[in-house]
Amino acid sequence: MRSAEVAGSRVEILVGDITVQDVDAIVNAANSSLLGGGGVDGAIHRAGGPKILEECRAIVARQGGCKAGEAVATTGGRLRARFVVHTVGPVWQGGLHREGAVLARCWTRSLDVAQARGCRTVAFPAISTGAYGYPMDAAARESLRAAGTWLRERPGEVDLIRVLLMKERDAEVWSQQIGHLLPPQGA
Ligand code: AR6
Repeated sequence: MRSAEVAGSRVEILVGDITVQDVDAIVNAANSSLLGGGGVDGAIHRAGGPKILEECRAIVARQGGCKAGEAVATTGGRLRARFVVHTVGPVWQGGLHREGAVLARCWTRSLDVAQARGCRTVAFPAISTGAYGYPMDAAARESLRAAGTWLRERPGEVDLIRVLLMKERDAEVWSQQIGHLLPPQGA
């Protein structure tokens, strides 16, 4: 495990299954239909049970899904986490289609939504790095930069951000980018 402190909050990077985390909220890498899918989305719905999909359907009926870069919260159902924050990452198209800005917004909006529900500990997967094809190192850089900025702008609002990776190699890539939690020197 690799960790860092940002403005009094802790950021951890570790290998593990996000569905078993004992945190207030876990973030789901969903799609804009909010009606489930494969990857981490499938795993969360399987582990959390039907209540999550029920609430997703109600959100879709109310607001017609969720755009890339946006986030919505549902119950955690049977998960240990009280809430699931569903966000929709960008599909990687080579990097020239604002993918970085959209991914950063996923992190910022997910933290906003979790904070609004009173969550102090939040676990994230590597949004967009599976089916959506975002390169792992670029995703880590963009995601950690967004998390660091959010934490510095809201000191003390969240105690822990935990990033869960499926493979040791992915955790190493994220660990190498951990410096991006802090602003570049001279900025
Ligand atoms: N815990 C932690 N990380 C996981 C888990 C898990 N249980 N399962 C997979 N990952 P993906 P995306 C990692 O494809 O790229 C879905 O079908 C995985 O190794 O789940 O944002 C949605 O419905 C990868 O690094 O999400 C959308 O249609 C990361 O989670 C689409 O896929 C994200 O991979 C979203 O694609």
